[in-house]
Order: sequence, then structure tokens, then C-alpha cells
Amino acid sequence: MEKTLKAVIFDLDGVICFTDKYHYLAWKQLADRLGIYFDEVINNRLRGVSRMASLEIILERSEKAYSQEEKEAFAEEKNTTYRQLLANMSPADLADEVKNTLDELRARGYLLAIGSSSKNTKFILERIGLPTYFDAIADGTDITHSKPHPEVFLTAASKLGVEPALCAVVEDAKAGIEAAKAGGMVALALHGDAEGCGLEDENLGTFADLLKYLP
Ligand code: B16
Ligand code: MG
Repeated sequence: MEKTLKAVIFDLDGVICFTDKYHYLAWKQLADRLGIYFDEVINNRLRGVSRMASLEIILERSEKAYSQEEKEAFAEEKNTTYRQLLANMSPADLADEVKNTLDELRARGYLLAIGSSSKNTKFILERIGLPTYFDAIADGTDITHSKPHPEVFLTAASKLGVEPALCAVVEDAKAGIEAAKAGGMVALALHGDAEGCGLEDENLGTFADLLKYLP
């Protein structure tokens, strides 16, 4: 890996912490109320995808067509349930491996940022005890184009003041790896459908493996 890399941009859900079970429970509650089939396989398609795009995937199984107004109300309903579930998170949901690796990367001189599709990013970072840890945060509130569009990562790089080619992105979603490559960044895959998707520059076996690739 290039020694000249200056910054690391982390996806949040599926990389820094794991909120997918809460996304699943909240979408499941909505889908059940609407009588729409929803399972873990469909839930996997929602990784890294925006809230409204996630809803469209869920509504693929609906026999009824809904208006834009109804869809916005459904997304809001899901988000209310999701935030109630997120309130259960605490600093115990941040793995020691993740925190120790972040600290070591910072000690090695890298700037650290978050690039997440989630509009709940700041709330989640507060819950896990990292409200002010990162040098920059780009999230769902900053962007109009969701991953695989590179906007969220380009925004993070711009907030850091680092050119995209000198940023590595860590992602668990193939859409995120596509976004990193579209932004001209080094793409590091960790688990999920990012791993082995064919577009990544490296596959990380574990979060701590970052220390092998980022000297
Ligand atoms: P919200 P990431 C993404 O976060 C999640 O992976 C995805 O499942 C979710 O739909 C999206 O955030 C939007 O989240 O409803 O909280 O705005 O993986 O990009 O950190
Ligand atoms: Mg993710």
C-alpha cells in the first residue's frame, strides 16, 4: 500500500459498528404492518443504501402502489423505530479492536473521517462514545447522491482538505467500494458484499489488518 496515503475514510454501519440488526428490526416492523414479505436476505440488499432507496427495495414485494407522501411517512415511521432501538447502543458496542486500531492509525499520522449514507451518523457516534473523535464527518445529511455515487467520500476528503487519491476508504458494502473507486480513492474491503467483489484494492480479513496496509 502507498506510503503517501494521508487519510482513512470509514464507512460507519458494518465497519465501525453494527446497526444492521436494528435496521432489520425497524424495517421488519413496518413491512409486517403493511403486510409485505421481508427477510434477512432482502435486508442484506439495504447495506450502504439510502433510507428512501431501501424503502423502494422493500416495496418491490408490495402489491399496492404508494404515493410519495405515503412513502415519506413510511420512511419516517421506520426511522422513529430505528432511533428507539439505537438508544440501546453504548460505548460497549465499539470493539476494542476498532478503537485501538483507530488510535494507532492516528498515532501514525493519518487523518480519520467517516463517510456514511446514514442521516443518523452523529447520533450513532454519540451512542458509541466517539462524538468528536473524527477529523471530519460526511454523512447522509451532506449528500444528494447515495453510494455507489462517490459524493459522500469526496465530501469527506474535501472536509479533510486531502486530495481523493491520498485517501483510503474502508467499506463493507459493494456499493461503497464502487463509490470509493469512482472517487479515485484506494478501496479496502472488510466483510459484507464488499469482500471479494472484484473492485477492491485489498481485502482486510479483520479491522486490525488495516495496520498491515497503512504503515
Ligand atoms: P439512515 P453506512 C447506511 O450506513 C446503512 O448501511 C444502510 O443500511 C442505511 O439504509 C443507510 O445508512 C441510511 O441510514 O436511515 O440512518 O439515514 O453503511 O453508509 O454507514
Ligand atoms: Mg456499511
